[in-house]
Amino acid sequence: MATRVTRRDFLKAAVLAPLAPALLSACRRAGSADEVNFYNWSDYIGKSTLPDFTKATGIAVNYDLFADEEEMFAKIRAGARGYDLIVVGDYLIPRFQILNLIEPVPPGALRNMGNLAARFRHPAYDPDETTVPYLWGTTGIAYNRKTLKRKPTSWRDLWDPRYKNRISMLDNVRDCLSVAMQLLGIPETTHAPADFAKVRALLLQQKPLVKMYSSSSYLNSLVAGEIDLAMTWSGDLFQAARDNPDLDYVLPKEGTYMWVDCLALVRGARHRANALRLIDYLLEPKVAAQNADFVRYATPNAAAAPFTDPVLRRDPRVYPPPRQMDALMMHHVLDPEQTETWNQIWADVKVS
Ligand code: N2P
Repeated sequence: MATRVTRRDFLKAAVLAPLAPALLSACRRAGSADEVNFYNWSDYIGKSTLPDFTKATGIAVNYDLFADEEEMFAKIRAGARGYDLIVVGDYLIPRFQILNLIEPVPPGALRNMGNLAARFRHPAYDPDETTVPYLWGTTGIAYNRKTLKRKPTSWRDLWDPRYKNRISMLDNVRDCLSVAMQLLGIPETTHAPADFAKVRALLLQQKPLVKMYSSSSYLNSLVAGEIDLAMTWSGDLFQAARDNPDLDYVLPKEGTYMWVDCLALVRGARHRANALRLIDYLLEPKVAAQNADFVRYATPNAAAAPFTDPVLRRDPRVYPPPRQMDALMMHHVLDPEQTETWNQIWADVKVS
């Protein structure tokens, strides 16, 4: 536990320290134009990415972190207006758009937009490209090679009573419900109440085995050996494996999801031009490569590929080979009614 906390604290400090705190707070007091307020997942940026941006542009980055994207969404929806730039998961983008919480990135505003690989352009979750792909990854199973006798192969393993209290699940409605649906053979397009009843029942059946629902802090528990099996996002597990090399990652045989996290401008952003400059900077090939390598997620930036670490580039757990890549599903874009039902089920599971 201590190791992990130390590492994360270090990481946060390492990102913030070179931003010259005195200068930063002076900017804040003066409401300086030379700043941008960036709200991102924890452990989701290269060590020197933001300090390098500040050095290159003179724009200070006020950097704030979240550990759960639904919480971030709730905060922005509740009116937190201090942020200019946020990182939003693909499935959440339509919800931000419906509530008018994000401002489209103007077409042609970014010099480096063309660096993105074709498959990440005009995606189903955001066909008009109002947001910009940042990093992508997969959802899979993390396990401890030492403590688990058998390598997990299926989502079913997360329902195995032998692992009671040694399991964690992502605190994420999309991942948990999608996996339950996959196991039940129910399509994500469903509106049928009977299907939803089955999904709820399957997740409730698993609940007594689950030690925690968490999207960030479970990594401490994995590293410390307090749990052996977890639904995880790829790069987060590879970061945790730096601290505990017994940790490994598998894509379940049923198939899994790829998701794309995107950079989005917050509606009414006070430092819009600076936020656009930061997005453009993050799209620069070498910057994108270093960023992706550090956080162990995959970059959607084709021009960055030659600059990424060849070891990671060849690691099929980070960049699945074409055949596996084709088998990866994107989350279906839900309509508002489905979104409400999914959220209701998830809330029921969590409070029960
Ligand atoms: C960062 C996790 C981000 C991945 N720690 C979720 N899409």
